[in-house]
Amino acid sequence: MERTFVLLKPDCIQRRLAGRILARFEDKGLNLIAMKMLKVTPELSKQHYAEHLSKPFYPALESFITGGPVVACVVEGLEAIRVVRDLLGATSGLKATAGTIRGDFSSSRQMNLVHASDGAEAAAREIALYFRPEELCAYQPTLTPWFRAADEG
Ligand code: FUP
Repeated sequence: MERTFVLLKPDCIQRRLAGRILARFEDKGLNLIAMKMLKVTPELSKQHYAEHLSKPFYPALESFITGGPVVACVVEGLEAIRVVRDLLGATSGLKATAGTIRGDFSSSRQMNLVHASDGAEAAAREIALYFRPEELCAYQPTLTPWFRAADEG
């Protein structure tokens, strides 16, 4: 089992897409184990996007991500980090494959609706940035035997 961090960005909330996008993760069989609405502050943005701080697009990215409420989530499941990135599609909504979340709902590189961790290290760092350990509510769904055969390893 893996955990990954998912952020429904301000465009997702403003466009009333939160429910439909969360449903994509639930439909896949992933568990939502933590969720909260908040406003990203400039300080939190700088920590979240530390690797992009020196990039020319950072100021616009910060003003976008702090420009409205977001929903932060932790999603748990088998190979959850890769599976969630695959569900999102490529960074630019214009280039993302149809059928992915960004491919279906976004035509923008900045307003691409959802962020998800790109690796194990990022997942651990981002989960800790937004949640205290006691805010994670892992559980065993009763549907588990119907999502994957027990002998699949
Ligand atoms: P991703 O991992 O798909 O979220 O994308 P990146 O880590 O490459 O980029 C982080 C965020 O910066 C993305 F959500 C989009 C944004 N971005 C821009 O706004 N302009 C750019 O030129 C590149 C990225």
